[in-house]
Amino acid sequence: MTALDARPDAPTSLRTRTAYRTCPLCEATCGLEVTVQEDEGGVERVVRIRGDRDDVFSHGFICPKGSTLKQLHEDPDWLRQPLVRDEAGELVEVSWEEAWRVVDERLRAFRERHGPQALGVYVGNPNAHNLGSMLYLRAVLRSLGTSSVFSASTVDQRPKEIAACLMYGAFSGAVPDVDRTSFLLMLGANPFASNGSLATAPDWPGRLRRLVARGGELVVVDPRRTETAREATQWVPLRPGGDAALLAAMVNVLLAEDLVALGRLAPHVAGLAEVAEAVAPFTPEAVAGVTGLDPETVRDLARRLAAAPSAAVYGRMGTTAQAFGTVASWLVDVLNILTGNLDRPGGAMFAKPAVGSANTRGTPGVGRGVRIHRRHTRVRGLPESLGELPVAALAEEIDTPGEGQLRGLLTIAGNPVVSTPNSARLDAALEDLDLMISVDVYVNETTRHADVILPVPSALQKAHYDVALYGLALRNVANWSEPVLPLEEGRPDEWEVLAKLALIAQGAGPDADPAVVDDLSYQGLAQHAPPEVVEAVDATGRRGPARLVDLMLRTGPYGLTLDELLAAPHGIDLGPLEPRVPEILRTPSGKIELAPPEILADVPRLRASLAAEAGGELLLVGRRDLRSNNSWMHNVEVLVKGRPRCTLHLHPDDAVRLGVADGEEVEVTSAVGSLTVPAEVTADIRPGVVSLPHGWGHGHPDVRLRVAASRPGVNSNVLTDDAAVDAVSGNAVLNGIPVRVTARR
Ligand SMILES: Nc1nc2c(c(=O)[nH]1)N[C@H]1C(S)=C(S)[C@@H](COP(=O)(O)OP(=O)(O)OC[C@H]3O[C@@H](n4cnc5c(=O)[nH]c(N)nc54)[C@H](O)[C@@H]3O)O[C@H]1N2
Ligand SMILES: Nc1nc2c(c(=O)[nH]1)N[C@H]1C(S)=C(S)[C@@H](COP(=O)(O)OP(=O)(O)OC[C@H]3O[C@@H](n4cnc5c(=O)[nH]c(N)nc54)[C@H](O)[C@@H]3O)O[C@H]1N2
Ligand code: SF4
Ligand SMILES: [Mo]
Repeated sequence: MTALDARPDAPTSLRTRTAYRTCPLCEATCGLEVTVQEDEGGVERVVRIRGDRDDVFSHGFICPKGSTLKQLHEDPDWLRQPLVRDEAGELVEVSWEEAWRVVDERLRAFRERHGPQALGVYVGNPNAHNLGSMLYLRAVLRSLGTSSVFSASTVDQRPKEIAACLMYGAFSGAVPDVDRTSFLLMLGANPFASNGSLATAPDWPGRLRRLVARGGELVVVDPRRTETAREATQWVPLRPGGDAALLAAMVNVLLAEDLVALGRLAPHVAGLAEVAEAVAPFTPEAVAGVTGLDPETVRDLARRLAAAPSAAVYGRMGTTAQAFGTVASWLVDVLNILTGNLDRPGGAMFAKPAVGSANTRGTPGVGRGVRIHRRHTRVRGLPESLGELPVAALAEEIDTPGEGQLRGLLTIAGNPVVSTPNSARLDAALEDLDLMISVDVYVNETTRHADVILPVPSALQKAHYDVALYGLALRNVANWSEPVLPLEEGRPDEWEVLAKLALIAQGAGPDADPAVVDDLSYQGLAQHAPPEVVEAVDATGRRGPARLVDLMLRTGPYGLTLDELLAAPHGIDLGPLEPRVPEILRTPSGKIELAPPEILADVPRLRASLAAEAGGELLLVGRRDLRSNNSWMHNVEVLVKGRPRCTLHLHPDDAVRLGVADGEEVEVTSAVGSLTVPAEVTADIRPGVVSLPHGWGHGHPDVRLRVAASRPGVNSNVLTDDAAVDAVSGNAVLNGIPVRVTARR
């Protein structure tokens, strides 16, 4: 008997159970073990969350955020009832019936007055992690009939998606085979903080440490000496925005020194001559100014990459959210291909997800390819890609009068006022909308402008399957999570909220049954499935996401069933990645297009940038912290307590020059805005570069985030410029922002 059991008031027989759930907070997909206990009133509560040691992918790994699914679930500020703006302008709680009635009425009136195209949609990051959105968001967008769709993808990875789509014909993200590689060249990523991105795997720190421990090399190219760079075998302190030029120079060296070795891929590659011509001007000497790197460093990197027994080049946020994001992303894969490392163990490989993906469907080896730039934004002419418009144009599309002006906005799991460039402008623009609806869980910087907020349950009350992320995994796995806790009576699941919105947008009225959209979605998929598979799924009697996923699994490349996943609560391991070229290709030529014209067209701009004189300004870059998650987890006390994290990192040389002491408040000014923030002097940053994390700035009185408001921090996107975009993708430039820093004395 333990001391605890001996306590006289210890309840004698509290029923506990254990549930398993994949963490949906970042891309790592860690398995969680959740202990649930029934209190004396019979109400179940989560008493503990820890890493699931038996999870086939994470083996017990968890970061400090994973266990906070409990705090999020219990957060008093997490909305449990819809909010509607009343006549006094206050957001007040209403019943679901009332909320749907208002949505129906307002949306109908809005579209009669302005037409469907006047409604913009902004889709935020959590949608990629939410099963409900992965499966039903499309129905909402289609029903709304607007082409003004924006998302967090254009403040993030759009360049990489475009490069992959054009090169392989469908979105196929090559991921570094970290567990088997002997040389990892990582640019603009900090997985010790982010846990990896567009390369799904739990425990990046462990994987990278094992790479170094087995004698492999980890080279980190980053203007900051990040947590990752500190554990690397080499830190390359690149000047912000210099990636495309650096990578072009590396390709130049490979060609000049006859180090190209396509290997097995040789018969599958087209366009090498065009690449050679494009990179010819980019000698290591020519790029020295913009990269801030010694030409010998660049040559040495190229030679070591070519000589390594296996190697992978991997670029993330720092290479995509910058002025030459698409060219940089393209060159990452060009380097993998030219060194024979694409699609081989230890190189950069392609996952094969159990639910299928664009590169498992259709005819293997050939396809229609992907077309981009099919239309452009009204005001600035920024290009469409993958059915969306660049979010850097959202504010101007709202605040610029004229035919086609956006007059309303639907946000789904997004906080663009904090996450997108020139925040102050968007904040002001949202104030002027005729209608704003948000599917969200908090009243935050964005949703405070909404007329209606439709909340969704917490992760613990939703089923889960990583439809998107397993397509980018470092190992093929499949894992289904049942909801850990039941939904309260009368509360709709996230997928039902989306399905209902879709129906209302179709004109079916506020009483329409979400099951209709579910059935239509299912029938849409079933059309392409063998009849016996459809019969088998029908026979399960399942509805909702479970039915769709069951069908997708059965028609996927492993022919799994949902029952098999239900019987495997720690997931099913489908093995290490295997070579997939040419089967994954969906280009009309059936080849890897090494030289897509849309991307080559931007190389002259890169070349012109080499000659540009560096101004005297400091360059601002971002950073992430393990305990933050973009803008929305600062209301969790255990994650925000301790030393303030929203500080401006500044090199000691710059601090001396500017007369700034550590901890002192400084004013930071860019072309579009200005803010005041404490300076943190650190040698872990390149001189001339300053860094501020994004996702903060929770101080507005209308924001209902009690914990976050107590440590509001500042919004770094007040400084980023909506005018600055990558030309090919229209992706916002969030790194390398020229700023002035002055001591506030
Ligand atoms: N300066 C700078 N800016 C950046 C970045 C940077 O590195 N530097 N990073 C960019 C990147 S990579 C991204 S992805 C974007 C993120 O941009 P956003 O997606 O706009 O922002 P998030 O902070 O992820 O906001 C998520 C929103 O969803 C809500 N939410 C959370 N969980 C759920 C849920 O389960 N369902 C629903 N319906 N809502 C939910 C939250 O309350 C919040 O409003 O920010 C970008 N902005
Ligand atoms: N803890 C935590 N985890 C997260 C998130 C979070 O907010 N917090 N967000 C999630 C999301 S939405 C995403 S997209 C991923 C992103 O995951 P990562 O891509 O790993 O993102 P970051 O940690 O921001 O790392 C980007 C790095 O790029 C560097 N950098 C800035 N400018 C440049 C440049 O011009 N060139 C180069 N080479 N480097 C540059 C920055 O110093 C920074 O270290 O993380 C995900 N995981
Ligand atoms: S790394 Fe942390 S936030 Fe990401 S999935 Fe794992 S536990 Fe969740
Ligand atoms: Mo992101």
